Amino acid sequence: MPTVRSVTAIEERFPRPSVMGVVNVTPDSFSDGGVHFDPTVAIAAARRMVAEGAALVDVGGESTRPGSDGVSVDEELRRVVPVLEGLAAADVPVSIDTAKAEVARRAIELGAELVNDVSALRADPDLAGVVADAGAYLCLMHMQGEPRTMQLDPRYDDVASEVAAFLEERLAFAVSQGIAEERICLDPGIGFGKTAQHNFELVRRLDVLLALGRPVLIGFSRKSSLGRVTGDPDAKTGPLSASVAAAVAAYERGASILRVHDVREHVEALAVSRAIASA
Ligand code: HH2
Repeated sequence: MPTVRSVTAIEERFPRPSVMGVVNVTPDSFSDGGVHFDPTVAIAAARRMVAEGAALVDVGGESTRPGSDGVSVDEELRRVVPVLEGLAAADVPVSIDTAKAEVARRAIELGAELVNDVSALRADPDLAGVVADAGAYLCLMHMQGEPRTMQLDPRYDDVASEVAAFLEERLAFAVSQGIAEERICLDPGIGFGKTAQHNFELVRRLDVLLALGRPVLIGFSRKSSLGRVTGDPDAKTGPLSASVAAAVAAYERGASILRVHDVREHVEALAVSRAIASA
C-alpha cells in the first residue's frame, strides 16, 4: 500500500492574515538594500519582526528590483547562510527567497519552511525536486519578463486573467513534480513586469486569483506604484502609510499572507481590519 504523508496545509500553518517580514541580505534591494547586509543586524531585525507579530521572515540574498542582475550561487549562499544559522538558533520561522535549488536545499537544511520562488519554478530545473523531497511550503509568483527589463513596457490584454492562467499552469506543474497542492500559495507578483495600474487592478480583482483555490500572498510593501499614486511620478519606493493601505485592501479582498518591511504597523492595521470583519 502506498504511504500517505500527512501534510499540514499552508493555510493552517499560516492562517489569514499572516505577516511575512522582509529581510534582504543584499547591498542593493530597492527599499532596504544594505540595511541588513551584516548578518548580526539581519538576525536582530528578524527577531524583532517576530516579536512584533510576523508569522515568519523571508530571507533573500539576491535583489530582484527592476534593472537588477543576478548573483552567483556562491555569493547568495555567502550572504544568507550566516543569517539562516542565526535564525535557526533563535527558532525564528523562515522562508527563503530564492530561485536556486542549491540555496533552497541549504536553507531547508537550516530550517527554512517555505521556498519563495519569484520565478515560479522556471529558473532552476532542480528546485521543484528539492521542494518536493523536503515537503517544504512553496510560493509561486507571477513575473512578466525578467528583472533586468521587466518594467520597460509591461503589457496585458486582461492582467487578472493572464496572471491567473499563468499561476494555474505553474501550480499544475509543481503538483506534477510531486509537491503537495496543500503546501502551495500563489502570488500575482506586484511590480514584476507591471504598471501601477496593473498592480492596483490585480488587488481589486483578487477574486480571479482566489478562484484557483489556493491562498494568495501579496507583496506591495514600499513598491514604487505606492509612491506614484501618492504624488511622485518618478518614485522608486512607496511610503509606509500607502504600504499599510495596500496590505489591508489586499487582505480584505482575500489575501492570506502579506509580505512587508514594516511589521508592527501592518500587524496593527490588520488587527483593526479583522476586528471590523468579525464585529
Ligand atoms: N517582491 C520582492 C521580492 N520577493 N517575493 C514574493 N513572493 N512577492 C513579492 O512581491 C516579492 C518577492 C521585491 O521586494 P524586496 O525584497 O523588498 O526587494 P528586492 O527584490 O530588491 O530585494
